Amino acid sequence: GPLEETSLPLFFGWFLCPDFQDKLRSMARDFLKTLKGLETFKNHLSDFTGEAEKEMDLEQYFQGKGVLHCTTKFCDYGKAEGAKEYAEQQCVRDRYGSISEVEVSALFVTPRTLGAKVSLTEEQLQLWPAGAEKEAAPDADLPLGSRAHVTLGCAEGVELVQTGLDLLEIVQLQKQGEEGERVEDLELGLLTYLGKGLWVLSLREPCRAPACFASYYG
Ligand code: ACK
Repeated sequence: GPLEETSLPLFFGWFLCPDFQDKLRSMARDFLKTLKGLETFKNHLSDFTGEAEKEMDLEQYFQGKGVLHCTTKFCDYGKAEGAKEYAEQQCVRDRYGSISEVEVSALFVTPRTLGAKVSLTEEQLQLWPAGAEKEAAPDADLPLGSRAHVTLGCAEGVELVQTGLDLLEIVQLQKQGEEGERVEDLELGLLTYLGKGLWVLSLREPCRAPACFASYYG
């Protein structure tokens, strides 16, 4: 009935502790600041502006709001496929409210989104919905958890769901052996350009911090 439906959240996920949210946001700011100063980025600016000559400020380009998190299951208050089944899983119930360490291994920027790639542990993968990669990239046969990310910002008019889709595109290209153009050894890590406006910074030192597995009702 309707009561049951409204008892499902907008989504389940790991919610980053406040200190880590601040740290990630500040890393992302540094990343954008560095990126916009690079000649190679300027040479590919039309990926973002559509025209080579147009001015744009990368630091103003993305809008981020809300608590930083890594979505496991988007439930849409029960309207999303498999929402109820996910919420009823024993491991979801058991681990609800538990703290685990979330690891961020890369930052990425596309003309649509700014995000952080999350590397899940075996234990965290038990909370990962089996169809997450398949539903978005049915033919790619990507490892479970490939889509795991934290959205740090979206360009104007872009929906949050896009960050995970952009990450899947990146992972797919990397899987196909597309190493990309090695651009720069930055203090934070190695920056590569995969084409089509896809920039990836692989962190020298992955950063880890506690996060709480819970849900968001909005
Ligand atoms: O940044 P995100 O992971 O992308 O966090 C938000 C959260 O759920 C609330 O909107 C994610 N989200 C939205 N729509 C979908 C979808 N269709 N599939 C998977 N995740 C989604 C969004």
